[in-house]
Amino acid sequence: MSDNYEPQAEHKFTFGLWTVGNIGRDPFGSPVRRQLSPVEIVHLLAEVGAYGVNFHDNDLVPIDATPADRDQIVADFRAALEDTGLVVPMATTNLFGDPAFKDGAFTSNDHKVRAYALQKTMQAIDLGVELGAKTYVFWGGREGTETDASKDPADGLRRFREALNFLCEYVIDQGYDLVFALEAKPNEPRGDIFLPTTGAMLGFIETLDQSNMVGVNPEVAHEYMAGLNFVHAVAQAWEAGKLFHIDLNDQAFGRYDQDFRFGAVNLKSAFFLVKFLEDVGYGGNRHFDAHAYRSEDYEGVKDFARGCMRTYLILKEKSLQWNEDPEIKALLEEINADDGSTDAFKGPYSADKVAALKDAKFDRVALGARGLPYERLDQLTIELLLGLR
Ligand code: GLT
Ligand code: MN
Ligand code: MN
Repeated sequence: MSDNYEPQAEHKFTFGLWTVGNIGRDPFGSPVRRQLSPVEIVHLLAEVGAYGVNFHDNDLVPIDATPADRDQIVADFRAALEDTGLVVPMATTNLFGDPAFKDGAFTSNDHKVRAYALQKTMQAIDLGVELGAKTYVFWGGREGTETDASKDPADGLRRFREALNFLCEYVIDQGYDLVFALEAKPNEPRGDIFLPTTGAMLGFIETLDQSNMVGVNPEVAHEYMAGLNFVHAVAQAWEAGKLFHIDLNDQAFGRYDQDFRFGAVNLKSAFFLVKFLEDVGYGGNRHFDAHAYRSEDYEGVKDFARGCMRTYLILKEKSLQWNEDPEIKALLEEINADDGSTDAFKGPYSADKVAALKDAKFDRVALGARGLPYERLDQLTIELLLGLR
């Protein structure tokens, strides 16, 4: 396919080793695809036109690798990056797969597990930085409970804070050029995961010692699992200067953690997300944290990966078209019309403004009677998305 929707480096489209490398294992069935090596995954991503590849420590280096194995794996991976031109913009730690983390990593009740989690994360940070990562993601998949008899949630938060404070100092001490991005998810694999939404993460970040180096990595599907509006979560993060990374995928509301191809389910929401990111000029990575249907072979995995990027670029074009559409523009002008009669009340607080505002006369009935043409606006949006404009 060669058209306007070819991915380019400037789009910063990235995939995790665990995404296109997903072998289709689920709680009910065995793998349906052969495990590719990290080198093979890098070549697959290069073939479909991705810009970068991200990884968990153990996606690249198995948890039981010897130091010599590690060096060989890293050398081979680095050679594949050089061959293909792919970069590593983000890295993270697997703090959920090993049985040691069955009751959490940083929030485990067992201090030995918490100490091990810190050690593992420092080693994984070293590995990520060695390969060029500038963003370090924390997804606390096991940081939670099935029963609140097991753990005081306030202790959980205190332990999580202590770990992040420690790791921020570690990064500063090493002189690494690295920021942290916290990723929320409401549940799965735990019954409840602490800090279940992006909004909760944003509140928590402000309690950290080095809050300036910590932002969020919102994931579409995770906010949908909580029944929330993803664009609103992203807007809050952006407005707070905390949108350090983003995980794009899709998901039907109320279902299990589906991690579908970007735009596969909620197309209108995907459109408003792309429009938001492009309108504000988000300059970070666009990471697809998703995987192909279990029905696919590796040709289907490539279709999946190409589809994520292609849909993003089509929606980007649609968002430019939306911004330029004369009828949409006219409606927006009408909606946001301002006759200037309340200009005196704009801006910061002052005693004069208070006095003037208290004296002002408002026609409450007329305010309530004004029709707002949002139906027309939304229908125009739908028709634009359906290719009729
Ligand atoms: C895991 C999870 C993702 C996280 C990854 C980072 S791992 O696949 O479902 O949402 O972003 O740890
Ligand atoms: Mn997910
Ligand atoms: Mn994710």
